[in-house]
Amino acid sequence: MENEKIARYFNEIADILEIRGENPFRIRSYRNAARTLEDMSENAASLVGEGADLTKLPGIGGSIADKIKEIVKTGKLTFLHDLKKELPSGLPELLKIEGIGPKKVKLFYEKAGVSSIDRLEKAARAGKLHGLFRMGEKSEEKIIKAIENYRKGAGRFRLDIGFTYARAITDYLKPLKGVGELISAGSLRRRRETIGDLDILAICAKKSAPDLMERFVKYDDGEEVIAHGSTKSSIRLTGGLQVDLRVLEKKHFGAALLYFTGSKAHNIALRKRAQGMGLKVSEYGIFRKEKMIAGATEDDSYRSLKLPWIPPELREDRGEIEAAEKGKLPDLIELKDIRGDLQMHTTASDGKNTIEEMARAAKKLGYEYIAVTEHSKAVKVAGGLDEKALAAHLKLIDKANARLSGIRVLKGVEVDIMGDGTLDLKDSILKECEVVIAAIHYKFNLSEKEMTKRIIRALQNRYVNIMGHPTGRLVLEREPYPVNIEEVIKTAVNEGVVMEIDAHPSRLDLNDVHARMAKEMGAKLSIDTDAHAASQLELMQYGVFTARRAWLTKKDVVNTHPLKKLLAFLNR
Ligand code: DGT
Ligand code: CA
Ligand code: CA
Ligand code: ZN
Repeated sequence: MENEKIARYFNEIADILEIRGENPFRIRSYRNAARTLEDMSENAASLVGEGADLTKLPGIGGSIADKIKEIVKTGKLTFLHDLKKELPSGLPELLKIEGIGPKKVKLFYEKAGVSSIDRLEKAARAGKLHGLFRMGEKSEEKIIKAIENYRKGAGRFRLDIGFTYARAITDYLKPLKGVGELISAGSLRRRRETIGDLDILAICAKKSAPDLMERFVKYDDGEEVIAHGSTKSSIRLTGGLQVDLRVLEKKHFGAALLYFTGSKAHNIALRKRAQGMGLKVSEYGIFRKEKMIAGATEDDSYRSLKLPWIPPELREDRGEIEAAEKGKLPDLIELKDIRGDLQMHTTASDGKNTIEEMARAAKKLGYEYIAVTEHSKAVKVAGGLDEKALAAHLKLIDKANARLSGIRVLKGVEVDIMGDGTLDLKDSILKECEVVIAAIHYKFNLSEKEMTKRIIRALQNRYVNIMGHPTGRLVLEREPYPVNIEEVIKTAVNEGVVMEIDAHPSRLDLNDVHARMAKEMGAKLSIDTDAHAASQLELMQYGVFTARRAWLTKKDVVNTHPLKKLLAFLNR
């Protein structure tokens, strides 16, 4: 994790220099160095330890190399520390508000005394930003909305980031003698799309517990020790994420796992049920009077409440306890049920790998098929294809298929939905594609009514198979565009269009609630990675997590079909 920490310091420096309006060249050199550190596979700390010449790395000069050494050796950077002292501490955080860049931060600060998010909100509400950057009421409203969104997500982290941290920490703790099971409970175990903190539970021999806690609070990516006890400790990582570690005895582990997996709402519902049965539930066990009747495993804990084990993804008090009671829990889809991936990009638009490279990687995952779905011409920044280029590209897919064995590449496209609901490519070429995904990448600022009409019109095109990332949101970054999703799903059902769960952890839309709504309304779904590189095909698991949170079974998801059945379905 060391590299990421150094990269973060350099990005912070660049942010501050940018707010101060300094030489763009200098700013870029810090950003480039940060990128190098994020992308490289060697650990910078080990290179420093070996006395390697860091200036051989791309984008790293003498002064930056010295800074890397300082961070590795001391964990701190005086230069950044001093820079920070010269500016109000709330300024860099302003950059996290959607639509606010360094130039605006500088101007707001100099002309309106805005030095923090609270102050920015006050200034916007009081109309004090009028005239700056030709700002009017509308832009001020936008800022207020963006601040509200930021606050909603503040302090939360994307699930994939949580996974990376959780794995690193458990790998670090596991080798210690006396440590048994190590599990991340909480929202991570429920596979929520964002997590607030990590809740790690450990089974550990009593005499090893102090060593475990000692090792934990010394974790080298830790920035602050919040609590250091014999059964519970908490640290804050340099990236801001809090991690709680609890040590438990084996006989209480199930009850603790149940309790700390949550959700809180699920726990409360369970407790109520227990009360009705004359039982008490705590993080230590299930009790009748003073006697513990269950709690070593989750299984026996649920059983004592006359329930089957409930998968963590369902534990949100959204009807799972009633369903469990009636023996009607869904048989949730699993990663191994997936037989192919229906959205991905190659070097023909903005992807990093060729058709064949993607196909071979997919075959390694055990898939029977993939669809290669390049962007259409409206997406200029991604090198989208026009009719002619797509026709040529489809021929390349044929050629790739002739060379490949054991996997079939479907001819696809991700065609843009234009502002008026027409499609970016002519029917004559869409007809040649086996998988047509329709999606929106521009003009998010329509009213809900216009947006809904626009999408419905697109789905009525007879060649469209899939509605791609149907709400356009980016997790913790961008709100969904306004749309009546129920109307869209209704149309999808009528037109035989599949609603997508985009598995990329920054998208994950349809989200869990909408995907469940789609299922209940009779829609079919697909789970696709939208991979822009072969390695990203492995993001499929995040889409499956969302599908499970949406109560989906194998039957609900079309890319669990064998190839023949899928083709018959697409050929409606
Ligand atoms: P997060 O961290 O905000 O993403 O969400 P969680 O669900 O991980 O919540 P967290 O870390 O505050 O607590 C972990 C679990 O502990 C939570 O899912 C349920 C349990 N828990 C925490 N506070 C309470 C409480 O006041 N009552 C009950 N019944 N359970 C609680
Ligand atoms: Ca948590
Ligand atoms: Ca917690
Ligand atoms: Zn897209």
